[in-house]
Amino acid sequence: MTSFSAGSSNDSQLTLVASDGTTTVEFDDDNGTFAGLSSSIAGAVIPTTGTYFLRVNDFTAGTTSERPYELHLRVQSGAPTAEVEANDTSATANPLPANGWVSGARGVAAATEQDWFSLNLNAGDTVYLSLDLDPEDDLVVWNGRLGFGLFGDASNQILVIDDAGTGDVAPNPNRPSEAMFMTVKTAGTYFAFVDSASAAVGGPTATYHLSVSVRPATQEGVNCTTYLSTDVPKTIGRPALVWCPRR
Ligand SMILES: [Ca+2]
Ligand SMILES: [Ca+2]
Ligand SMILES: [Ca+2]
Ligand SMILES: [Ca+2]
Repeated sequence: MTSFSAGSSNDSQLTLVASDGTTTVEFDDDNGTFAGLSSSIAGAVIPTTGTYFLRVNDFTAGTTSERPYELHLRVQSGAPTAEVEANDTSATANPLPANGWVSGARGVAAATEQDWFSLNLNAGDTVYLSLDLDPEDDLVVWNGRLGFGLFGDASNQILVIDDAGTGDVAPNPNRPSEAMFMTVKTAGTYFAFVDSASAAVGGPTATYHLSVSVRPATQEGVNCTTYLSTDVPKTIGRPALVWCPRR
């Protein structure tokens, strides 16, 4: 996220570097959003256990800078939860699982094939949405679009972002992704949204993984959602689960 850079540039580059400190696992130049030349990597698979590195640099070495920028990272383990069609409207949205990680496809080329996912947020929560448009890493790609909503006086407006995904260069020439960030003003049910800007785009290979992370308004140090009790306080006996430990 470089759009608020007061330095001379918002044209970042982002590299995931392997444990040897030199091997590139994945590189991206311009898949980010808000500032069109910002960077996004989604769904990079960690091959072996170890210490990995994220490198942020400016496109033009030594002469321009991003000051400041935000770097959002989410590490997911296991497998995403598959979407369940039909989820083509906010009214039929799939609830996001607790880890915010889902897999899906724009299964047919039709404007009505939209995928909606719901989540509950508290006032001041920030979401980070990361959309991997080639989860198989087979370079069979498609131009997906990512949205978040709903907003507006009638709560019917969705904000979409749609990077062209055409600016990728070696060594990862064609792994498009989308990234989006939003802080919500009011508590409520919100929606993550995946489709394509073109009704002609879609089919069995138009697959994606979507990871939605919640940064609570009160920083907990980890990804989580704070659920406020509407009941009277209860005594916790022997806790079986601990949510969001504070440091
Ligand atoms: Ca860039
Ligand atoms: Ca779908
Ligand atoms: Ca759908
Ligand atoms: Ca796109």
